[in-house]
Amino acid sequence: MSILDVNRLDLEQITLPARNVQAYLSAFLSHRPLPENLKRAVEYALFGGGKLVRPILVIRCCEAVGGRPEQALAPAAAIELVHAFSLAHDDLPAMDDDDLRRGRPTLHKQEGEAMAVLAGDAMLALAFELIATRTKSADTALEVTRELSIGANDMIAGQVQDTLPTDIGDQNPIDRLEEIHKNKTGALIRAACRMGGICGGAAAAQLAALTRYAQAVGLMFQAVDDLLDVTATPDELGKAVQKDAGHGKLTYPGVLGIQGTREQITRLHAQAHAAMEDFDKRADPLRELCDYLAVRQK
Ligand code: GRG
Repeated sequence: MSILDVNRLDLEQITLPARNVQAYLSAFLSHRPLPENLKRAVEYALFGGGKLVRPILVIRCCEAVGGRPEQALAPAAAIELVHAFSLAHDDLPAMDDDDLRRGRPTLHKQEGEAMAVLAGDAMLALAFELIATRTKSADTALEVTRELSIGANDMIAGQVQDTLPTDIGDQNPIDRLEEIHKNKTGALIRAACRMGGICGGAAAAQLAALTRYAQAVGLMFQAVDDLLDVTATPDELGKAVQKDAGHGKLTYPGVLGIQGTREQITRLHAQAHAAMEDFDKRADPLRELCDYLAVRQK
């Protein structure tokens, strides 16, 4: 499939905010007294070659509504902390039991299981500390905290629905799949876009449009993830592949087939673009990020 030619996308440009977010996180941690081994574990989880999609979304959504990137740096860093927490815990033996992530040992393989649990706990709490201590306006801090806490809790609910299901009933598989991933993968993406919009001073209609964009991108992100899981190699992805279907989990290719998944990605990609119709060229980075996420290879 090729919705677009990945080579024509200027990845450097699209991901420009990522470096600022990493520098910001690094400075925050260097000033935060923590036991040396805990800090090492947190840094390992945070700086391991992740794509920083969620912080990039925060900053690009802030810019799309006319804000400056600096206004969104603390929330952008905070959401990467929450994301890193979720991956560290997801990899634990009690959950997905993965040895490899981003081409390196997972956090518990590197630092031990107890430390991976504690570093995950710390990253979740540090995210909210960062927002509370680094946001100038109390109103913005409150709104951003609301978005991030709802996003984190919906993500956890999605993980429970996916891995410890109890209430399946007679829901059809595609509805079930979408409900799980609206939460598990989509909730943080939605929080990222809304936090960015809030930091940039979005009007209600703009925030609603960013939410529609996020909903489409969130499901598309998961559909691409599921597709890569069955079409890419462990070397390409830096992690084990084809585990989900093996564990009986619902996946897009499992429900729709590979071709059906590609068509679904095309539909969601179009929905995300449609949501941005009323935005001017300041939303171009969001449009291009959506293009990249549709054709990403890792
Ligand atoms: C353990 C509370 C808890 C939640 C886990 C996010 C999650 C919920 C589990 C991760 C499992 C997974 C593969 C989800 C699919 C989508 C996803 C979040 C992929 C990883 O995100 P990327 O591709 O990762 O943005 P990088 O490495 O780029 O940061």
